[in-house]
Amino acid sequence: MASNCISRRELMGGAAAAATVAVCGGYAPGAKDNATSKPKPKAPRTVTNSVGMTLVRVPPGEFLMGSARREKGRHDDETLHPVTISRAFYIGVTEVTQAQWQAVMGFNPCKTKGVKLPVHGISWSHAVEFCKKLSAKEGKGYRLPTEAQWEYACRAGAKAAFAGSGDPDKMAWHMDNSGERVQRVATLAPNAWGIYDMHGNAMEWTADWYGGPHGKKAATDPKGAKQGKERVARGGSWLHFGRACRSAARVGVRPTWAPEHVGFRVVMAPHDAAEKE
Ligand SMILES: [Ca+2]
Repeated sequence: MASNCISRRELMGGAAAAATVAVCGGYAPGAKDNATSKPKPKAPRTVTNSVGMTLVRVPPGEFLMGSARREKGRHDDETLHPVTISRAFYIGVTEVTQAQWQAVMGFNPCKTKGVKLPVHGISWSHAVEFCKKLSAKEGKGYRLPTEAQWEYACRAGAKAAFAGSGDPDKMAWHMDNSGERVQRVATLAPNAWGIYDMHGNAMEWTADWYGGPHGKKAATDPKGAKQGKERVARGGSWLHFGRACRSAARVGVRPTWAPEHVGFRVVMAPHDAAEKE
């Protein structure tokens, strides 16, 4: 379960490190003042907010977005190109659950109900509204991931079609193992960064407009097409074949449509307040 990922030691790591400096750093003539030499506390690896949503820190880095021509099941819009993610961000370790949606929005829109099931059957606009309300509730900036942030977090360093073990049956609820119904979050294996259900279960809205194939040029923090008629949804779902749950697979969905197989997860951007690496 997602809660297994939460380490109180990790959450306390920054404060503990600061306390060590304060206790051990005795005064010595000529030495720098402790107040100015104290190392910057490390950002916590995970955070959990007031609605029980755990998010894991994703470090900045570079990756190849899209898929190689030899990848089975690929589509022509998955043009392989280098992408830099310049700043760390936090992403939900699971899709937004119905319990979390209920806590923020005050109602449950799902036909198939369960507190640990991902919320689904919601439009892009409803997902954005959720982010706005959660941001106001928490005093922090929550939003949908960009398509690049989503794929970077999905891969967690993996270059193959599927992250982790590379076996979709171990990571993804898809049509051949789900009984063609939505499943509880975090019941299959996570990827290398401890993130569940990026492959399969509910397909996930991203922030970006769908604008056709990726460009070939290298990009830093890309935000998709400037305009469009569809938003990008990622990761395939319980309704799709396993190959549709690949890291690079992309779908354009009308933002007013609320398909039963589509949900979302959120990102929280610490650089709005601090961190830059
Ligand atoms: Ca998913």
